[in-house]
Amino acid sequence: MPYDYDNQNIFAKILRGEIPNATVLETEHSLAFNDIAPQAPVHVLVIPKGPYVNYDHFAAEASDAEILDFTRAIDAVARKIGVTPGAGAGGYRLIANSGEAGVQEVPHLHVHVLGGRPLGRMLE
Ligand code: IU
Repeated sequence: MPYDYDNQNIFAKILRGEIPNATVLETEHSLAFNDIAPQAPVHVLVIPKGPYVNYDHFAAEASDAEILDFTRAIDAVARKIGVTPGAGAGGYRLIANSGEAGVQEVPHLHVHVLGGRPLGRMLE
């Protein structure tokens, strides 16, 4: 399946430095920044720097180095903001909305890191 990446999406503009962001962490292949409309005391978005539309696209076409970097960047964010399970705030939730049914608004892969309060059950 071809993936049609929109170079004008807001996260592409952030990556090009055209729009400012509150950076939490930057690695070779990933960037993490605070969500502009936080849904929890901690709400960070982690994105790969490469032009991937969603998780499906990333998993299919990203290099091993990009996937490793992204996976580790998410963990590094959790540690940096102090929500790693067992430490302080005691855990977090990762969400990657993908596609229409997933209600993905920005068409550049992003993983939400949510924490800082008890988040309640999401899946029954
Ligand atoms: P979604 O998973 O695509 O539905 O989430 C998009 C998120 O991007 C959402 O939480 C927005 O608040 C967030 N966001 C942002 O942080 N900065 C922006 O300029 C825009 C959206 I537009």
